[in-house]
Amino acid sequence: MTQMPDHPVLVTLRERLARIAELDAPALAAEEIAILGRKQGELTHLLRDLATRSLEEKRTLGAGLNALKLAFEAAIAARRGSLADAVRCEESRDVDLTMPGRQGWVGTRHPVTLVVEEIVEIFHGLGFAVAVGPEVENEERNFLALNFPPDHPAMDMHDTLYLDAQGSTPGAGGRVLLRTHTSPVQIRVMRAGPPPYRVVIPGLAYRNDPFDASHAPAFTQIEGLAVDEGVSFVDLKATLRHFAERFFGSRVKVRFRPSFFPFTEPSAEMDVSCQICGGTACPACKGTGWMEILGCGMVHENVLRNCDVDPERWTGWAFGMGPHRITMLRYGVPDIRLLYGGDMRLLGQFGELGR
Ligand code: 2NL
Repeated sequence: MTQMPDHPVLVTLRERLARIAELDAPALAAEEIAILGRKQGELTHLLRDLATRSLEEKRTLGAGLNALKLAFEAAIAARRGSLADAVRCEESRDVDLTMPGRQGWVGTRHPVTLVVEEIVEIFHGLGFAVAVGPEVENEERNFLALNFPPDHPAMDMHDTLYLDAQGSTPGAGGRVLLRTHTSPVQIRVMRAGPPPYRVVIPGLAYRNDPFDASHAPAFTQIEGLAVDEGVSFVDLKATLRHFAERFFGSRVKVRFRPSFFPFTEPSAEMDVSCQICGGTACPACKGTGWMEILGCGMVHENVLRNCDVDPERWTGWAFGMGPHRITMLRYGVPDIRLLYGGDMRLLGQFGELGR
């Protein structure tokens, strides 16, 4: 803005230019329109008007007006920048950098997983290996090899989830289904090679059940199988009693009641003294002092034969239990759905965070 002549128009505009740095945001916006606005802006108007002026005025006023236009643009941009800085500064005063950070979620082992690992560990100490197998199975391994008669109600579509329920032709092993127990894995183990076998099988199983306080359509199961020469019901009782004492504590009492399963003969249920009242009777054990924790029995000779194992030479015992139920007994969980997530008040108490 050198040599700017003191034309009266330029004098007023220069005064307004000097005050740009004092304007607040709304006043700045208004002043920008008043000076530089494309229709009503004073400078815009004067510059447009220049065409009608004399050559002399064009020269003196023209250079000054153009210089002023650039100066206004720069001053408005600078003021807008410092107003924005001030806003950011104001906002940052609300941030307390000394406040502790918000704690993130840390994943932990699920209580059912903890129970499965504990059970596996106890049997591992007795020489049992872990075996796993597919959750999609066929009728042959899930039912028929296990000595279920072909008209057994468990094979009904109301109880079992068939994957080809729409009527496709059954394959060689019958219809395809979601396994209803982990037992087909033992069938696979026995068919894979000769005895002896000592395995535990943890895994998911599926049933066509509604989700209520005590049933879930998908649940964990853990089964065990021991087949060798000279194995008897004494081995079954001693091993399962040892398991109960390790898992529930050495003061636990156990009892065996006769039962029935197609794949074992004889069959039994094992109860432990109630984990809530210690055996004196309470609502949790329905006044009996006992809680049922597993089913077991001597492997049925038909099952051995179905796996090409000679029942004259080899005998075995097996058991099956539901870790969800055992977890509920052990931790006093009233509704199985609490173990399926969604409500962290229970699950958040396990693992590192709960300690
Ligand atoms: C229960 C009862 C049981 C077995 C599972 C088994 C497997 C083979 C042969 C013989 Cl391959 N038995 N498994 C035996 C007895 C009981 O489960 O109430 N489960 C939740």
